[in-house]
Amino acid sequence: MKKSLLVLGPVLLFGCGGSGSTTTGTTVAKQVIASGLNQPMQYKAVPGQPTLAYVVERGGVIKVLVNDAIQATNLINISTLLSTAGEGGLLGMAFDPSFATNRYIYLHFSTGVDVDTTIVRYTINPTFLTASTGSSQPILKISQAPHDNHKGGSINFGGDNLLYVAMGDGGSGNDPLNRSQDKTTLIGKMLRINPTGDDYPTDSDNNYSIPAGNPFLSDTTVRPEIWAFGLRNPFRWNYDSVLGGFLIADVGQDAYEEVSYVGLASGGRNFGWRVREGKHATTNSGPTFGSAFADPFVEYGHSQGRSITGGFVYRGTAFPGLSGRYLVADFVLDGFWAVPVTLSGGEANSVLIPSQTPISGGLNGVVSIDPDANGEAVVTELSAGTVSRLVPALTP
Ligand SMILES: [Ca+2]
Ligand SMILES: [Ca+2]
Repeated sequence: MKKSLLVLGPVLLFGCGGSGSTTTGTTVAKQVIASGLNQPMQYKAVPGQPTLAYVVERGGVIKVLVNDAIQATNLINISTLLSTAGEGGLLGMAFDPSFATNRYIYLHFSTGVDVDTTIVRYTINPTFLTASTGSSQPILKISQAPHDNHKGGSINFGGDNLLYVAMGDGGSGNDPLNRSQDKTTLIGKMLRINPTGDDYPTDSDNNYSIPAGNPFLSDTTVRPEIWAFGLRNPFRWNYDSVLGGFLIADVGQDAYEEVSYVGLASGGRNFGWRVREGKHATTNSGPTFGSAFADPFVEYGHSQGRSITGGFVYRGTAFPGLSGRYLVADFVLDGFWAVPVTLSGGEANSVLIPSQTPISGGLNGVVSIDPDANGEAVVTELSAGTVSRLVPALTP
């Protein structure tokens, strides 16, 4: 079974389904920050609190790191609220743009037998060390029947201070219901919402408003939340404030893993799934929403990897040779790349996937690559149960 987050004992695959040599000469090693974690999903440096980071676990616990030391008291535990069936669980978190003053976090998790998409806001206590489940404010809910895979993961605010939610096609394989091209569903789309408003006063699960600039508002047959079409399973993606846009890693079906770049002002794109995979036509039929498809700026084939885990554009100091490169890993075959990202006219220049950057000691199921407070890279390895900082290897 291709591209499902298979649960294989402790291992799960986000998406289900080579190697090369280094480009840069950089020798990269891992410095373990925390081990023995229970299916860690994401590491998040806490804005404005340079000694603090949170580690999201799939089962609903968020752990606190103080100066890289894991704390006995969790930030929050929502394990009784969520479902980890299929590819479900606590999949991502985001900090409010005004986090320093309102201490809002947004959690993306799965609920119920259908692993429905659920986004809830919580308010962290003034210590930044704990949060009460009683502070919850529901933001968004999306019904996910009938399949339990391809639920996306990351959620992020853009430079416009609006909340972006990238949804997978909802499974199973090859998007059998053709939902990524269906203008009447939020599944398989990137959404843009304002979580401070409420355009649905009679619906207690959905508490957000539609931003005035959303790209399809003039076509009332399109769901107004939709910012972009045609995604398969954008499990890890981010907003890059220097570039002014999103880097969206979309997990492929049977052939290609891909990364697209889209500027903040370029809503309305169709990334092509299920009629496009990477830069290539699939054998899947339409109908499609329009006929113009935006290709990724980089892709790799399944000889090199089977399930992409997007990272971020590195601008730390430990690896000057990697500065300005997009760090990305493969969950299944454990590859790691540092992809050059340059823009022309606001669009990313197409590049061939470079040779892999070897990591001393290897990788084991990377599900997130995030910057620490200093912009250094932290890899979260679900299969290994660790979060580790990438550091220069000692040379013999
Ligand atoms: Ca409401
Ligand atoms: Ca695509």
